[in-house]
Amino acid sequence: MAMTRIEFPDWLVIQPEVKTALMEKTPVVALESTVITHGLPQPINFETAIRMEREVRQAGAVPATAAILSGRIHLGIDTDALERLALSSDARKVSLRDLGTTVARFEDGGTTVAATMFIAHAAGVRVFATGGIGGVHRGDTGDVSTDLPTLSRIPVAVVCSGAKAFLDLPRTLEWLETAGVPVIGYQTTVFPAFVSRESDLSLNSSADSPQDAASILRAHWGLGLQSGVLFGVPCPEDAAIPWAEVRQAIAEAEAEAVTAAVRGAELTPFMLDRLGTKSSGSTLRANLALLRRNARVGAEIAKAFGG
Ligand code: PSU
Ligand code: MN
Repeated sequence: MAMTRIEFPDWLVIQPEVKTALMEKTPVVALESTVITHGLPQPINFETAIRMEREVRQAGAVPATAAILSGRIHLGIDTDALERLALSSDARKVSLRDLGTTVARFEDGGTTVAATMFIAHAAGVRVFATGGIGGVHRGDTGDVSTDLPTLSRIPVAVVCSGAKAFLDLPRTLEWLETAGVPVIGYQTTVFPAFVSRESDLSLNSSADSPQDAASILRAHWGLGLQSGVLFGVPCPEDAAIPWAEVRQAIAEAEAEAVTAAVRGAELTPFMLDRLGTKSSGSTLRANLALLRRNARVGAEIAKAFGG
């Protein structure tokens, strides 16, 4: 296998297996770690992280989980490190604005979609799989996730199940359209609403296979366009939750967030926790199912895209 010399930034610690894969042009799929530190409860967070990595491997690609350990930025971490993050109660939620502080303070952190895109891109990884991106929150707080502007300027494909249904999904899509970010339904014509497959938001393009998805990526970036590309993969049918059920739980959790005055970066973890509790586990089950599926689809797209 031909080895390519690649300049990796000196601030990035790349796992040897990931580095070899990048140099040999074996497909690599980046994974985030906020979902481990802040998105899922223990001990399911650790199990899910392991399962996502396994899905990527089974589909013939190499998983590369991004995270910050004692202030060092990593791409690809071992099982012990995954467990350390999963058990940690003081790992930060690290988005773009937090990267420098976390490094300077030698802290641990789980990287969000935005921070993971930045890290993946620095190593030349083009495909990243996760559950859902951040978006425009409801109401008039002005809370817009850094994930959106980052999608507009970092050329990495994000394979996800849309955004959490407690966000303002129409405004999230409008934001992406304005920023020129392609939003492609993967084997669907609507924007998936995370644990719900259905939504009334139709998309103007969809990909029906990994090859089709890869051809869109090649064409988009081949033009020199510098944005990310979002693929919306519906939650697996046997685990998905009907939209009407989700809507009721969201309304309740939102009211609790207002009462508890939760805002900013804490809002997403708070809503995830409350919704998980309310649905007596079915949200969690759907969340795990879609994370695994997205990891697999991400690997398939990475393979079809090539190095
Ligand atoms: N959606 C989920 N689970 C998560 C997140 C989103 O279903 O864990 C995380 C992702 O890491 C995403 C981040 O990038 O929350 C968005 O947070 P904020 O809205 O504060 O940017
Ligand atoms: Mn936010």
